[in-house]
This record gives sequence, C-alpha cells and structure tokens, in this order.
Amino acid sequence: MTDTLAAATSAPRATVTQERKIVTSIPGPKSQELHARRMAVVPPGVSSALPVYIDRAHGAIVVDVDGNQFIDLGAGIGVTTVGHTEAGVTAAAAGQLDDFLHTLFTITPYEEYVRVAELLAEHTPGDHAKRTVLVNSGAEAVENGVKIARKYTGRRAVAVLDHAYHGRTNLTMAMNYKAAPYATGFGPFAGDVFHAPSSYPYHDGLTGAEAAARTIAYLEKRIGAVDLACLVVEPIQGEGGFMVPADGYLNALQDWCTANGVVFIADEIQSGMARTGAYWASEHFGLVPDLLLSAKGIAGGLPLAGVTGRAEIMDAALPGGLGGTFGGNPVAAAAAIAVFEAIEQHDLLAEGRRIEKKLKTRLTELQDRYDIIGEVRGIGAMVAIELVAPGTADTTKEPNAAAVSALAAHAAANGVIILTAGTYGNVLRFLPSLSASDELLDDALDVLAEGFAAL
Ligand code: PLZ
Repeated sequence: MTDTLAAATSAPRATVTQERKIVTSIPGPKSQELHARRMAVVPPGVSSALPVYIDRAHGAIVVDVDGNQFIDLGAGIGVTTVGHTEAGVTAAAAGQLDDFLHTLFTITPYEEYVRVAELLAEHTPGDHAKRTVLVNSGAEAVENGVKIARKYTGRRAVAVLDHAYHGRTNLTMAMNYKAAPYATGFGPFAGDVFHAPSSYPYHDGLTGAEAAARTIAYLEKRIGAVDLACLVVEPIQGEGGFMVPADGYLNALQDWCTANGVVFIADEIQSGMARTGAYWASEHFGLVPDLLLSAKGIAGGLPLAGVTGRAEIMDAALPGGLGGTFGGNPVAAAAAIAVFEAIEQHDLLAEGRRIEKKLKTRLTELQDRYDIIGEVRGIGAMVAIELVAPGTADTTKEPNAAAVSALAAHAAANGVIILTAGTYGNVLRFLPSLSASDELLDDALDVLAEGFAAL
C-alpha cells in the first residue's frame, strides 16, 4: 500500500460527523455508476431498498460514495445496534485479525468461541445450565434450533405464528408467513411446519388469554402436542411489523409448551441483543425460553449467530451433529465479546429506553395530526407505525402501503434511511443504533413530519 493510499484509507471514521448532509441528488452520480456495474453482474433477486453505495459509516451515520450522509434508522436491519464501526468492536476484530482468522472450532478450538458462549449463558433469561452453538446467520440458528428440538423430543412437527419471519433457507422459507417475495417459486418446501394464529392486538382486539386459547386450540387440534417438537416465536415480530403481543399471550404459550413437553424457542434475532432496552425482548414478558436464537446485533456488524439453551436439550445432539466451517469465526466472536462490553460500559440498555421515549413521543404527536397512523407500537429502539387508509384507523384498518413507500422515499431523498415492514407492507419501522442522539432522531423525525405534510 502506498503512503497516500494508507493515509486515505485510515482516515475515514474520524471524518464521519454525526449529522445529515445531502450534497447530490439521490442516488448520486457515483452511486448510479456503481449501480449500472452491479446490475450487469448481480441478479435482480438480490435487490436494494435504497441503491446508494456506502463508502463508510460510524455511529448512526452512513456516508455514500457521493459524500451524502444519511441518518441510519435501520442499522442494516437491526445489526449495528451498538453503532457503526463501534471503537471497541473494530479494535477487537482488528486485534483478532493479527492473531488468526480461522482454524475451525470443530477441528482446533479457541477461547473466543467459549467466551461468547459464557456471555450468552450469563445474559440470557434463566439461571439454569446452558450451552451455546455458534453459527453464521439467523436462518442457520433457526435451522439448528429446530434440529436440536427434534432430536431432544423425538417429535417431527414445528409450529410458528402468523406474520412470522425466520429466514431464507429451505426450512425457514416454509416457516415464514409471507410467500412473496421470500418463497414464491422456490418450492418444494420442508414439511411438518404449521402456522398457528398469533396475537396482533391492533387487528384482532383479543386479550392475551383469548389469543393464546386460539393459538393453543390450533396446536392441539391441527398438530397434537405428542407430535410437536417446538414452537418458534419472535417475542416482538420483526419483518411482520413489530407487533407486541397482548399481555400474557406469550406466557400462556410457554406454559402450554412446558406442560406438553414442547420446546419453546424464542427467535430473538431481530428483537435481541440490547435492541429493546433489555438484552432480550423475552425479558419484558417474563419469558424463560428453552432455546434462544440470536444473530444480527450480536457481533456489531460481523456475521455470527447462536442457539443458546437448556443444557439437557442442547446436549441431545450427538458429538459431530452440530457445526459448520465458519460457525463462531474467531474475528466475529472477538467482535461479539466487545459488543457485550460496549453494552455494559456505555449502559446501552438505558439508551434503548431513551430512544423509545423519543420515538414514541414524536410519533404519537404525528398520530394526533394524521389519521392514517393507525398505531404506534414497539419497545426500546424497536418502534413502528402502522399506516392505514384515511378514515379507517378505528374501523377496517385498511393497509396503506402507498403512504409507507412515499414516506420512505421522501426520507431517503432527504438523508434518512427508514425501513418498511409488515405483511401488507404498511409499516414503517425504526430500529436505529443505540448511539443515535436525541438531536439526530429529532432531525430525522422532522424529515418524516415533512413527508407526512407533503402526502
Ligand atoms: N429471524 C426474526 O428478523 C432476519 C431479513 C433480511 P438471517 N431478518 C432480516 C432479508 O431480507 O433477508 C431474521 C429475523 C428473524 C430470522 C432472520 C434470518 O436471519 O441472518 O438473515 O439469516
């Protein structure tokens, strides 16, 4: 590397000021040039919500190749929870790069993997003995959770909830609620996956007990507890639109699972790792999952995922039954250790609560002004608004995906990345990094307010 190049490439993070700045049209000329190159070599099946090409990022700001600075309210779908290029995370990863990059834990192991397993055991609900297997992605964690539950119970069936999202592998495609775009044309799919009704208070108006009775009736009649290996639930559904289930709903499901020998699996891939003002969303409901799935935020931006669970369940898999070449990669594991340290050092659970207050205050003000905001919901830095057709917020709650697209486009053009969600595409979700200051959030919400005014 030449000295000039070294200087240029080592400068970037220091130059990322925590402010929004738009200097070209969006996408800018350099992004457009890259996009043309990409379209020649990357298939359209891999699409991008906002084709601005990123040059560098820090904290809650991403900078594109044209020099535009965006307030990132998506954090790469809830991954850079501790902030982009968090200093402790990048230092830990860089340090590990100098030591070794790979050996394969199932050949010659290393401490970083063990330490992550210890930290997950310590920071997940319940004080029972726990074990963790590390893998590469959320979907792979779901796959392993199901494998382990089946081996432990000797049962075949897997139950999931309506509006769930669990991944893009063959098994997890069968577990998602939404066919398009995730599964359309990609079958045949794994069998023995059953979709039970969920709790979606804004739409079903049911209490937790009523919704749980409906779910349990389905599990008992349609599957039968004796054949059911596991129930997989997102404590707060992510892609589905940040639905917070009615009080007592998840507890009733967990109790039913325990009484019937069904493994209760919490998919905390999007809701976990300090996203909601607690380490895990399960804690808000007083749940102690048998298996807890983590991914996304656990390594601050590097690929890592885990299945953490009761020792007796996890130990059901025979030696050699679990693994994978890159699972628990040492660089990703070193980064994950630093993520746990960052959460403790910077009291990031409190930051999640601060962000919830800021987002809900501003979004509720908007709801008072605009009747197309049907509901403001979520916990911690996992907040969403559901948009409905004018005049239907208290009646039919007709999905308004057009308004969601228009608002996300307005935000993007003005330097704010806001993600969409929802089975009907009518949810705007906010999952900023915990480093996003109130000033930055206010600035982003001002942009959103202008978008509502322009609708
Ligand atoms: N479970 C609850 O949110 C990933 C999907 C991004 P992977 N959600 C973002 C996309 O469009 O592919 C997710 C999740 C929950 C499982 C997964 C899957 O995690 O790391 O994407 O495999």
